[in-house]
Amino acid sequence: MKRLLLILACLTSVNAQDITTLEKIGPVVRFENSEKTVTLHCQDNSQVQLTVLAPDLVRVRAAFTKPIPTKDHSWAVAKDDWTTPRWNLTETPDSITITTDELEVVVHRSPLLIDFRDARTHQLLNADERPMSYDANGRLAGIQFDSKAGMFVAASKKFGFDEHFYGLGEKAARLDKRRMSFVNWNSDTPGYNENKDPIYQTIPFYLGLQRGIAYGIFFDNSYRSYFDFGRASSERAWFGAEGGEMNYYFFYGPSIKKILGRYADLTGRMPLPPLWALGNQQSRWSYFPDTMVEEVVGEYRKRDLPLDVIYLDIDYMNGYRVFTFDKERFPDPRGLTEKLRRQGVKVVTIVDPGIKHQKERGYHAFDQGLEKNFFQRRRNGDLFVPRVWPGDSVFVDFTLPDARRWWGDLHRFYIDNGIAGIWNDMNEPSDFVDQTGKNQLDVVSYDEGEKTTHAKNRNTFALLMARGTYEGLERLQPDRRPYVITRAAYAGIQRYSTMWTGDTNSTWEALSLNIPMFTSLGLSGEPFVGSDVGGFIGRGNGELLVRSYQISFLAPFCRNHKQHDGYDQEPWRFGKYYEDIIRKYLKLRYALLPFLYTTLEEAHRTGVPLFRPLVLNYQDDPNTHNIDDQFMIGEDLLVAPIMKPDVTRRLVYLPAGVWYDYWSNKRYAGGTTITVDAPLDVVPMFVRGGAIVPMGPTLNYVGEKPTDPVTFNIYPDDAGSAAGRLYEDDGLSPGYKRGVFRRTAVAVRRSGRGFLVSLGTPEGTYNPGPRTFNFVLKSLGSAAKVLNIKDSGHAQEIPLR
Ligand code: MIG
Repeated sequence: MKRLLLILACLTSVNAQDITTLEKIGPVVRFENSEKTVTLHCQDNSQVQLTVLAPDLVRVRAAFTKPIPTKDHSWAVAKDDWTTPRWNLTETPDSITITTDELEVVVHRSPLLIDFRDARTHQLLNADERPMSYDANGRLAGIQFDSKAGMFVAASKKFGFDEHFYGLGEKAARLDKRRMSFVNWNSDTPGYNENKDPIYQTIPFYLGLQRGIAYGIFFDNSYRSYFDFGRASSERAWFGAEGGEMNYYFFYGPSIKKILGRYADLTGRMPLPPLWALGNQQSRWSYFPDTMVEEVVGEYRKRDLPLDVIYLDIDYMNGYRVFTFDKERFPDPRGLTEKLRRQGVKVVTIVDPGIKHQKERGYHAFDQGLEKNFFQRRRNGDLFVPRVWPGDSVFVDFTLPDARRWWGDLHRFYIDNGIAGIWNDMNEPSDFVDQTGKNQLDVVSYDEGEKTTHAKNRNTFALLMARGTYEGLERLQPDRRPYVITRAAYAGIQRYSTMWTGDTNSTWEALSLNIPMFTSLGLSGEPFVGSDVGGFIGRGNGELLVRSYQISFLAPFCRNHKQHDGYDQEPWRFGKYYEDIIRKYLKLRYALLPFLYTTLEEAHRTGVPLFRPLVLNYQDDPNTHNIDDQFMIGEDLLVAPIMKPDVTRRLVYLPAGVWYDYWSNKRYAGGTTITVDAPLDVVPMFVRGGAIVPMGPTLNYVGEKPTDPVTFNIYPDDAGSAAGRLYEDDGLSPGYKRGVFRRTAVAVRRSGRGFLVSLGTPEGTYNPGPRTFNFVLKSLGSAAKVLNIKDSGHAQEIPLR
């Protein structure tokens, strides 16, 4: 019987995803337009609004059998002051066409089908496969959970024969999501493997790429949502949700980079984290007492392994009460952070959303929140009492602006104790009573007075919690950049937090998900990503740990972390042989900080991530379209790690151009696949011909020494040219937002029998102090060096022979 029910349940959920049974929106009977919006009125009283936000960005909003609501709010969207670009409207008896400088949106009236075309070439970019659809009689509504959530809404697009799909945030899946389908419902999924879905985050944004031409779709709907890229049927790529509005944004490239910039305009940019966040980080569930924390840091220093940050996991607290320290384990947190600060190490504490529900008064976080009525309640007015680490707990209704502010202010406790950053975990939100969310279905959030339920608010819970945390830290320390790291998320999270990929396994299979996950997150507006180095659950070994560092030493977030009962895996745990290799990569990371930080600042400014799939840099080259066992850092480094045991050789695809083996400087002609050796101490790494890679001294921690000298490593292309940039600022304050930075452009060209280096006039007002620039030409057998060129702070030309 149980079996049968299970089978039935599976069948219904398959049905839930069969959108062909849905009602279709009626044909257009008339339309009107305002300065930036065309409103279509349909025969079935449905309405569709097309809003022109930019030449390459059009919003589509639909309400089925009713008018578009006047209320229009999104927690993800950061910008609403678009200057309407020029556009015009034409109509024929069959269609209505909106044309901007870049996009042509053709609405066929009957049936109502929308085509997106390139305005210049009229080439079709994306077309509705069927009219937008809805679940009129509730057959599919909330089939998984909450029948009151509203109705199922869906849009369906033609599936291209050679169309590739990227993005969708954090999925335990390959880079190219063609032929796959996904659900978004933030879930605590420890030990997930490939194809486990959903996991922690919801970023309902994807990119389509066909014939080298890219578009993007952001379906801004926080209800449980579905994306199917030609899996159920090769006729369609569709998306839908169990409630809320049909509300999506269409982005036109043709370049992916341009779309990512626009997506960052819409949902916000990642602010720069403090520079030390790019340092090496160490964690464990949990280091305690305080002497153990000091011992770990001491071990790092003794072994000459660089370290910037150490984490305190849940056991630092008094009975898992957030905003407290356990008096026995951490009698003097201020003293501890001060001692570690003198060794160049910052402390980050975990802060979970569950506040202990306790009968006796005296726990300030619970008492105050209860008094102010900031905690989530069920529809009947009862406090919602989930069970998490503290036992019975409560969650803050983070949709309340005052509650977010209160939550943020509570962090004064951490600041006063010298804590440098905040780690938000369990914010799906996880509830031990029931991880699927069923126990939370009737939990109501204020939500701008709409009083909506969990069906809408689950996926945005972490976003709003991170927002409360970030804004609090910003208020408490206006001269410091906040550092927040989160597990769960919704689109827009990059404005407040960095992220990691949760509870991975210490297995080769899990390791091979690093590249597709980091790159997909980067293609979804989240540039600052990483994964527990060595894996979180289970027992690793030296080889796995080394190969894991050979990926993560270039990831924005590089943190070794381990489950409470897992075998220890700090860099030295498997013996000197492995430790020495790990040291080599950590030192290289620190030497590369000028390059990594320069590339990170570009991610902040342009929305184009640091950790990239090849397709992002070479979207015209079809060979790159599904490569996810290699990655690039910025434009210039190409890395091909090993993700299997006992393997010391692999194939590497080098796109067209000139490439240099980073280790030997051997030159390769690209556009081909080569075989390279990769003994355990080597990760195959190549530098693009045409690049100049700035490097600094090796460090034990950020700020240990000034960045002096700066070494510009020059890798000329076929014509003998190369170019690069160096971005610098104080690494700590928000001054960079007001121009307190220094960006130095450097270019090299062939001149006679030698080369000429030109340094541009630095941009920005930051003064890095006196230092030396070294130039190293990598193309010659014996590298030529020019030493002792003082950074003069203005443009100059230097001959290199
Ligand atoms: O239920 O805080 O993903 O990094 O060590 C487990 C304990 C809760 C899950 C996090 C993990 C962390 C652990 N947490």
